[in-house]
Amino acid sequence: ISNGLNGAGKKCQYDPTFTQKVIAATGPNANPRLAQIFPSLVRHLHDFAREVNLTVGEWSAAVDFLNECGQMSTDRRNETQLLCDILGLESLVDEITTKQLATSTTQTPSAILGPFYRSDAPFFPNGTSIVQDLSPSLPWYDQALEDSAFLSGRVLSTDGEPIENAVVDVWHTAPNGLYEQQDAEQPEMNFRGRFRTDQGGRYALYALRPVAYPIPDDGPAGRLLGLLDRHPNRPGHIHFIVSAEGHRTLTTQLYDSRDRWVGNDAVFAVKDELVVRFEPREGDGQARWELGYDFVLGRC
Ligand code: MBD
Ligand code: FE
Repeated sequence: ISNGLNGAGKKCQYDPTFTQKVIAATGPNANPRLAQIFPSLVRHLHDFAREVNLTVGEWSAAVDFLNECGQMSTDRRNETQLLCDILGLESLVDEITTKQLATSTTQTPSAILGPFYRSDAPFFPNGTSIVQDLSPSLPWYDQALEDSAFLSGRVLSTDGEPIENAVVDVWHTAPNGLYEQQDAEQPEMNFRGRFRTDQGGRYALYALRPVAYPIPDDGPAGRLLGLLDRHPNRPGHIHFIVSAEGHRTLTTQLYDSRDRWVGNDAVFAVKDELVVRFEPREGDGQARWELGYDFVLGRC
């Protein structure tokens, strides 16, 4: 088998020339980028199947698994993206893309978007809160008071210039670890907002110090984690997309340094420069914690 011959001495599917045949089937009018990457994809895929002796039963289970991932659940969760996350693929392509586009080493590192972004969060004035509904009847009301946090800082160019009119798009979970679209108890767009920087490039908002939480593990991605004997936890994080004219849009996350999962993220997205320390805030009835963080954008 290892020499590509079966018992009868004929070439079989184990033979790398079979892979060549599949690659060579690509026509001259193929999409150029696809024509560039498809041979590698087929080679790695075939080599993988040969290396592990993949059976029809296993392949068929994988097809079912991918189809299940592709079914959108009621909370608009994207399980195919979640699958990529637990495989480390979203973090890997983020790193590859950022490396290719980086114009300076001083720009803030990126982190993955994740499956819970909504592109149409409301705009709020600086100094206001993304905590929309804080009624004492909420099961996590006390926790929300305890975690109340003031976030502020500047958006800068890599040369240190403050950027006016940059948009800081921010989102995080409730203290129960659920994003608004996962949780029927939360109002639409809770813990989401967009802020515009002032002339000094400054942004400021009230939010919550984020809690650690397990990524959804009641679907196929969670089943895979279970089969791999892996935990589903992410360290507490706040997501940001920071954009400004003439600059590269930055998608990133900030992590609480005191979180127990900060060194062991289920989706491998933590970077040292994005780990921050919330400090106690004095004399502000609206927030127990504060965090100052400047975002540095590369020019394009
Ligand atoms: C999340 O909240 C998240 O940010 C990522 C990257 C993956 C799963 C859940
Ligand atoms: Fe997240």
